[in-house]
Amino acid sequence: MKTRFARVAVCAAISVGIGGAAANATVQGAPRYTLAQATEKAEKTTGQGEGVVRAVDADERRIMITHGPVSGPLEMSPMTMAFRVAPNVDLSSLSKGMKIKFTISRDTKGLYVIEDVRPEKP
Ligand SMILES: [Cu+2]
Repeated sequence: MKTRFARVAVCAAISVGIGGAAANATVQGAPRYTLAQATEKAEKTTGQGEGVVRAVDADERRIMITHGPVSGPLEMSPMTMAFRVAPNVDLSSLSKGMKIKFTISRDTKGLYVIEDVRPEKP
């Protein structure tokens, strides 16, 4: 009787230990996720511009654009530059010499990314 009681007590202690560890993992994971989302929202600003496509690099997912002034929360002076292009943008619809309107953002590392491209209708 005595031995059996002892075993039950040990099992109960292990259960509590495992339950406690799982609860801790959940609590630790949740705030980290929320913080990452909040940081991204706070730092992701966008701007609108127009320009002409100078080159399309589908392999590197970059395009070179000569653009006018970019306005919005995110601003940029007119220039010719290369942009990284977001995964949702269809690069096959773009070609050299095409006039476009575009939306850019700056990611948390300070790099500019084209989020959206609309060919300008003639
Ligand atoms: Cu620029």
